[in-house]
Amino acid sequence: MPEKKSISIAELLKNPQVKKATGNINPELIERREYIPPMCDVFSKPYTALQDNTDFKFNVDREAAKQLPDIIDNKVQTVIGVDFPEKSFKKIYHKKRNIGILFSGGPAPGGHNVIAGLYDAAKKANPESRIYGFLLGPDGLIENEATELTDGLMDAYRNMGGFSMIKTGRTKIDTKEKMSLSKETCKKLELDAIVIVGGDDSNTNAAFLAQEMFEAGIQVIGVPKTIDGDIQVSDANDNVLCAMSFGFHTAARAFANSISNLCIDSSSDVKYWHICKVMGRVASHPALEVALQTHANITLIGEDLADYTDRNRIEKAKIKKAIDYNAYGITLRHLSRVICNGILRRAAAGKNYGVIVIPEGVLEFINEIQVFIIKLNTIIAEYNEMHDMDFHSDFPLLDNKLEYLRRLARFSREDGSFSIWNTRDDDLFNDIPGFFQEGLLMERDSHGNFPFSQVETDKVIMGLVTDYLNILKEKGTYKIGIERSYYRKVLEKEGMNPDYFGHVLFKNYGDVKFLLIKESIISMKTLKQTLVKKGAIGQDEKIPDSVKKIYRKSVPNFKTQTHFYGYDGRGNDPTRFDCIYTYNLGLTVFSLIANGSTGRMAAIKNLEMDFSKWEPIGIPIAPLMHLEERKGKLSLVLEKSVVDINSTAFKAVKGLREKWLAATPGEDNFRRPGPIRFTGKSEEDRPITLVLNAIGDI
Ligand code: FBP
Repeated sequence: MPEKKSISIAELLKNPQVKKATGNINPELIERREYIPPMCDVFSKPYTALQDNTDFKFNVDREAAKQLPDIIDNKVQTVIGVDFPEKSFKKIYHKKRNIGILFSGGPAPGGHNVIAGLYDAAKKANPESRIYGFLLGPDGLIENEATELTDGLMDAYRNMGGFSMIKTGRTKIDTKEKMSLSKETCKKLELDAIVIVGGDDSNTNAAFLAQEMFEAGIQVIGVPKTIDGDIQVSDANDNVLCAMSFGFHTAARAFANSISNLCIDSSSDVKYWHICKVMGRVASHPALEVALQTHANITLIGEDLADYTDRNRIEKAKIKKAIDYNAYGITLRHLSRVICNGILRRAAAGKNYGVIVIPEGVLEFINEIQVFIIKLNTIIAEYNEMHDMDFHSDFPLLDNKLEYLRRLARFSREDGSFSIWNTRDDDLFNDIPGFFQEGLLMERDSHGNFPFSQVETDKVIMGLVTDYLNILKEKGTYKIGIERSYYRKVLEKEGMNPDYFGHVLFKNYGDVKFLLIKESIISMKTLKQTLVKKGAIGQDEKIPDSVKKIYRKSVPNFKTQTHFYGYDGRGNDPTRFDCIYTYNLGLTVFSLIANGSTGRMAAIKNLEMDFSKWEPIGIPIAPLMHLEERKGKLSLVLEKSVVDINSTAFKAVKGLREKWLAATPGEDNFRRPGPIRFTGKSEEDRPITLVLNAIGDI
């Protein structure tokens, strides 16, 4: 062998080939950064103006009108292109502006392109304009931590995922002090406008800031971001103004790609049920999209479960001329039965494997859990207010928290008027596993949201499923179906008569493809008893090996692998849809600012349609707000949109459930969405949910 020249590591790292192979830059990255998203038609004009659109009406909440008087009457504004505006218009449009932008809440793919769109439009209108990125979210505005964006910085982040350019945070600007510090920052940077790229809570923040800054003439514009897909805006007459927040498509596609790979693995190795928890806080939009993208065997949709009614209970109560309130809404126990039913049916068709998709917020839709969440929110909020202390600092351990709850339960016995936590609540709460108690008692975020992503929802549900499957196994109803031809082959190999043993062993030895061992046979002992009783073997004879083999094959071994899809999809580089959507949102933001708008959210109408029909608009935020329980109190927030069980997308999933469960002999019906491709042909260029919902009622 020729002797190898030894070189030092320092020298090795200087080698151009090694440098290229280990560098951060790759062709995909270069291609992404260089991509220029197409612009909506109006933006091809030299100027854009705004037109108030009075066709869209909202049911305004009285509290919103009281708290947000200066922006409550805002109308929807449509961005229109202008070729030859008047001189005075031009002067305002080209004015040098200072604009601050911040990300708020969880990252969502496409955020950098919102900034890019705003940056490009603002610089085009006046190259002297300055765009500041506030660092780490709202904290950057409060503490005046900002960086001025430059061409170089911007170009490094075009079409890239994450919010890493300026980072994000979840601080709520909810005190007078934070408000006045924010105002001070605006003064110091001489800001004309602030842009808040965020979810429902952050746009709520944007509305309050817009109100607060109204007199000072500082404009505040929101941008609908969240992978949860729960910012979808319609007016009071169901006219869709914003069909989907940005980031949803990419995250759901990324989840779908990984889950589809699991579908393939599970149907190859045929031994695991993969349990996939999918992010989305409360609403099940991402889970619904994943179902459409992958055709996983079972997908739970929280909103559908909440709508569940137990017909048996209703009928029984009717006979007694009574109403059974427990018949409405699903319980955890019942949910586990629904899942078990699917597992059992697939097992009977010989499929001891599959994929289950569970939305992370599904527990919010389960009666008993929702009650606990609300009660605990109230208890924690009241404790903090009464003692001017922090519940979680005062009771750091689970045992301390449980002891406090026990004290409340004892107190409720002494004082009948205290009803928030009684001994029954305490007993029920003590019945649930410790890890889940801990989850339910976890600290809420600054907006009062329950931290669903940190609760092991899948573990809670699958714990019950496993317990129930064990009961069914003992009852003899949970069995793996044995393929008839295989059964015949095994018995004939040992010289046994398959037809003779078939009637003894199976409960369905007719003309079916998959045979099910009788329910009474649940062990080698009961197998022998049955064979002896039916005269197939004598008391002192051994069970034939082939029969033993068949029996063993029929015993299910329920093995699971759990997965959580959330942060990974949230950090994915945006799909082309999200790149184009967000760049145009950025351009819309500038149009709103240049035309004096405030208290509005930039949006694209007709997103569910072909790109040529996209219409940039400004949606007034204040009329979208309503009162909601947060941290035990009613607060004014932007209304979240959950999955509409009457939508075409949901109805399609419901209609295809049975097919995707595939509890029949033969292949599964999985769909392979494939990885997110930036270039090349991609079958669907927008979320399937949008495509279906755009079809409307059929
Ligand atoms: P936003 O609503 O701020 O976009 O956040 C969405 C989300 O990713 C949820 O899906 C998830 O429940 C939550 O953030 C996770 O929060 P955290 O990033 O604090 O762990």
